[in-house]
Amino acid sequence: MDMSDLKKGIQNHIIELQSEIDTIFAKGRDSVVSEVNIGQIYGGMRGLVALVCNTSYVDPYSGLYIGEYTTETFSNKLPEEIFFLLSTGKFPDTKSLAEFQNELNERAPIPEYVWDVLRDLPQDTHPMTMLSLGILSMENESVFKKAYQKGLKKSEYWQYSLEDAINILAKLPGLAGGIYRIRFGDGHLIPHDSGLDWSGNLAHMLGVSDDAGFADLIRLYLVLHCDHEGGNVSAFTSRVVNSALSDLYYAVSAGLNGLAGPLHGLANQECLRFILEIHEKYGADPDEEALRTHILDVLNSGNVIPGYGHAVLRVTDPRFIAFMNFGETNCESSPCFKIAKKLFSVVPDILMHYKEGKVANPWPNVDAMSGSLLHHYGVNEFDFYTVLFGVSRVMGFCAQNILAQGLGQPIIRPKSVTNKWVLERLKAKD
Ligand code: CMX
Repeated sequence: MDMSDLKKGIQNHIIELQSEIDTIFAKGRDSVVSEVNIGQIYGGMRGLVALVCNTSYVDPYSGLYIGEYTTETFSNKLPEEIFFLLSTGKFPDTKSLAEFQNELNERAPIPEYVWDVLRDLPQDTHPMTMLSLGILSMENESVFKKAYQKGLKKSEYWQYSLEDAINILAKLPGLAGGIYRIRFGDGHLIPHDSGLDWSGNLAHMLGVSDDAGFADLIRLYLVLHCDHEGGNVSAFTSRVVNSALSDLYYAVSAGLNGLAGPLHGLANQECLRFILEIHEKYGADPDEEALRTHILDVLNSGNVIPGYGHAVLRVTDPRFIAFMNFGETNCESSPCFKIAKKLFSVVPDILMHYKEGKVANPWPNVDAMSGSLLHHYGVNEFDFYTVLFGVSRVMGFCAQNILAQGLGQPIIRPKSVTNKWVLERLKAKD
């Protein structure tokens, strides 16, 4: 069979990236790019340059880039185009896009046993557990694992992982749609429609709204959450797991488990909960003073303000702005959207002065706006929001792992030390 354009594109990209690495190594393999201080090893390695990720880059002051494209310039694309960009470094032409979309359509059917597994879970199981488990339950289908067991050259790993990636991605709209129907609907699954694209199918299989605005929101949602460089909890987890040559089913499931934490992907469900609480307490149009008091109460009780702050960003997240622009056009009158906008005008100023300026970034991240838009179209079950985030983020996990394998990257194994080791080291300095 001929190589697909996606596969050819990845192969070429690996050659380009390898040549860049050869130049880097020739210029100075031993050059120091980052120093590590004690605060960093105890502080979540914040600011430590210790990884390379060629799918995307987060600039603290201008946000997410995929290749040279800023968030603003890629936010009108389809998720399939974004996966192509993440993994090949280029957008597909019309023919390559159609070819990839056909492949996704052909591989969309989900094995029946997945539904048996998901339907057997307790009714209050979190949808993120269902998504992670749904993918893990298909691990036996891994093309990489079967080929590896027969014997595989290291240079061929990525090609088999690409097969796994396309199989997983193809099934995600159906899997997420099915989880929504089982967990929050009547359990009846809506069939895949091969006339629709990847995000269109997800919008369709949720069965929430036929509004064209909803399908466009799901498209935007799946584009904006696709990747956020290599060091965030979920991407890093997925990469570490895959670096042990655990296949992509294991690696994707592991990454999703990290995404399910409230300081990471789960923050978007917490944001809507927060907005609904405000709505219930103060009505649809709270005055700013009441909001200020509410936020101070939340902070004083030891909680974080969901949707605000970021480990890398130091400005308003451009993904937040893309969602806000969508809201201005499509959901202007929605109470949740109005409250989310009002929070934007109140929270940063409070966080700037909170804990003597300790909050590194008082500005909103992507999660501060997305939930209010979903709510506007009738996705009211905020436990589900991180699943949508996850469907999108799997593109990043897959692209990062495929490229890392293509570049022959080794198992990840940084060195850890003990308090005693650190104390000895300090003593030696005295
Ligand atoms: N509300 C209240 N306090 C906050 C805060 C917020 N939104 N953001 C940061 N802080 C506090 C931290 O809790 C920390 O306090 P302590 O030292 O007392 O523990 C202090 O400010 C310094 O933290 P930081 O350096 O600014 O932030 P971190 O890099 O440690 O953490 C993040 C980043 C995102 C976990 C944090 O800002 C946060 O908890 N935000 C709310 C949750 C959220 O929106 N998460 C989604 C992030 C996007 C994603 O990854 O998906």
